[in-house]
Amino acid sequence: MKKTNYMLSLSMAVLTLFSCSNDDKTLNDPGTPTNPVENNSPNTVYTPAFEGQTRIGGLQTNTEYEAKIITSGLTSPWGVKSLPDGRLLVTEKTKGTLRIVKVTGEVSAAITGLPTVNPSNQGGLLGLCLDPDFASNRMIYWVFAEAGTGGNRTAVAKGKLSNDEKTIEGATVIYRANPANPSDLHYGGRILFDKTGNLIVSTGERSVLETRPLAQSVTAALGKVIRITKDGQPASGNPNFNQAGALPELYSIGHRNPQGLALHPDTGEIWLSEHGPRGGDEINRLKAGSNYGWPVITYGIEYGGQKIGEGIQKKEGMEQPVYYWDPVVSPSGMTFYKGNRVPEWENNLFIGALSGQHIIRLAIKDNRVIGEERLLVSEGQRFRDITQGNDGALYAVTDGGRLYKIDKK
Ligand SMILES: [Ca+2]
Repeated sequence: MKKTNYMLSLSMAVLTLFSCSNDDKTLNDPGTPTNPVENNSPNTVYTPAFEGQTRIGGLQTNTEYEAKIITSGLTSPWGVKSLPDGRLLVTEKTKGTLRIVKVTGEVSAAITGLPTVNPSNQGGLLGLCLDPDFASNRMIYWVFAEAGTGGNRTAVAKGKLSNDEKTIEGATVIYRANPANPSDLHYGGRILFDKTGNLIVSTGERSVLETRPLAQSVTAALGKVIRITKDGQPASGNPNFNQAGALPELYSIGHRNPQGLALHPDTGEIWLSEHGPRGGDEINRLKAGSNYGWPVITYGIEYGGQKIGEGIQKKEGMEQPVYYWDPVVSPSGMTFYKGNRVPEWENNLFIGALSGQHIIRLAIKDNRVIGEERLLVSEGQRFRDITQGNDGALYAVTDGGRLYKIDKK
């Protein structure tokens, strides 16, 4: 096992400042201010909607922490969640199987019994979550790319982890995002339980120009966040979009390729990350019934350099991202930290960055980002998902097959 230590310098001035008086009990000292972490030129000259919406000042964690590679033996892991006993349950994208990893590094045999996935390109077995009553019912829920009539869909399934942990029993597809399309891109693919015990699922707009406008259509489930019961039915209390044919499972609309979802530990609100095109990766705070703008408003441009749509970034009735990146970092899975071990990190948002090849830390106050740090930069890994374990440590998986444990030293 390789062990990497991150020795970080202490800033006595800042420590002294915050140890004297800290009246805001909800926000710890987030660390030492530094220059903004982004030094590269943006792709556009677009101006943010408010100060601090992009390129916020940098931060440095002062508490000593370390990152250990628990295993490098996974194949394209996409989602990771902690089991009640502290082991990690991981999805493997291309194989369409699950594995359980002990914190000591032992990796289980592949857990089979899931419906066949279409692993082409960005498809495969994607995000997962455990039933709130997993300890008694052993139910898990996952998102995957499913091939079928008319092409591919983002689909949601559930099943029971067998007592011997070798198979998923009774696997059932409970939801399919229509319409299907031959594209094998932009599936979205995260899933979590909200505070009401319903499932929140992110779907992508499937990337091609034919389906891209459907992110704005309330009669299509592409480019959306949906809210469904454990049986895949529209959840009660969903917003009313007041349009003929509006799908009753919709929670928010106007998303591009949302690969990250996290529940705020204090407010219970749902936060989301989504990939922009060339520029315009976003963090959004979801409000039921809201429109997050894609492809009408965006801080990015086409990969070829052309403007998208009218080339506008703001519009009445469309939500602004809490934060955006240009150039992109490709934000994927994310989690809020409530680990109680690294004080600077409390209530911060941690996001895996793919093309950025680091873990993003965002300090947040009053729903605005107040500082950004890049962690594990020297590892050179595409971080696909990150979660907090039951022990309070952060666990992150990479496309290269690694599982990291990140914790106070
Ligand atoms: Ca947006």
